[in-house]
Amino acid sequence: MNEIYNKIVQQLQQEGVLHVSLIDPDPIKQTIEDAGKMAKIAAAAGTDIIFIGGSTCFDRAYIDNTILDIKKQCNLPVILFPGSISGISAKADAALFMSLLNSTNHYYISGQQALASFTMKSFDMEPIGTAYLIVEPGSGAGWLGDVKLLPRSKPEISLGYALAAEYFGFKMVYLEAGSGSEATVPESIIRLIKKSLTIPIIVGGGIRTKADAVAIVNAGADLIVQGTILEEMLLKDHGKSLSETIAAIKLAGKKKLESSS
Ligand code: 1GP
Repeated sequence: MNEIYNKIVQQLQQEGVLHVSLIDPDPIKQTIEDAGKMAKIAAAAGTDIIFIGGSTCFDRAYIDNTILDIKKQCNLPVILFPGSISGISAKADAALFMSLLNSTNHYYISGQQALASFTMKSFDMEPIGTAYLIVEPGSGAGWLGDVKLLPRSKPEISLGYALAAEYFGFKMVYLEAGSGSEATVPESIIRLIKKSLTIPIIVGGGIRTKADAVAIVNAGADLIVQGTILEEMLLKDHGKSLSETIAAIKLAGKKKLESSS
C-alpha cells in the first residue's frame, strides 16, 4: 500500500529533488488528447511524476479518460491531487490524501476526507497522507478552501503547522502559494521548515522560471510542482524550457545531496 510513496522516498535519496507536472483534467483547459500530449512531452523533458487535479474537476469519466490517455503516452506514476471527492479516479496509481490544515472549515480538514475514504477503499487506492498548507496569496485554492492564509512575513507560523503535520503522522507536507499566483511560497518559509522537518516537502504555486525553481529547491523543497506554466512550456516550445528547468533542479538536487553527505 506504500508502493508509490516508497518510490518517491527512494528517488529523493538518489536525486535530491523530484519534478512534478500538474495536469488539470478540465475540458475548458485542454482536451483529453492534449493532456496526453502534455504528459508525453513532460516525460521526455524529464519530469518524474504527473499530478492530476484542480479545483474544478467534477466529471469522473473525464478524469478517468484523461488518466488513461496519459498512461498510454508515458510510464510515469500518476498521482491524484484532488480538489474534492469528485477528483478521485480508480485509474490513478495513488492519491495525495490531503487535509487542508489551515482551513477554517472542518469540512476541508477532515469532513470530505471521511466521505472520500469509502471511495478510496473501494478503489483499493494508495493514500499518501499529505498536509496541505496554503500560504499568501493563496489564489483560488485559498478562497475555495476557506483558508486562514499563512502570512509570508511570519515563517514561524508556517513552521508550526508543518511541524504539527509531521507530529500527526502525515507522510508529506505540501506548501501551496496557489495555482497561477503572482508569488511563489517564500524561500524563507521553505528554508525554516526544511531545518526542522524529516518528511518530504512539496512546493507549488506560481513557479514559472528556471530561476524560481532552482531557488525553491535550494531553499529545501523536495518535490516541486508546476502546472500553469506547463502548457506554455510543453505545447509552445515542445518541452525545451521544461527540460532546461528540470536539468537545473536536478543539478541543484545533486549538489544538495553532496553537501549533506
Ligand atoms: C497548484 O501548486 C500547484 O496547486 C501548481 O501551481 O499552476 O501556479 O504552477 P501553478
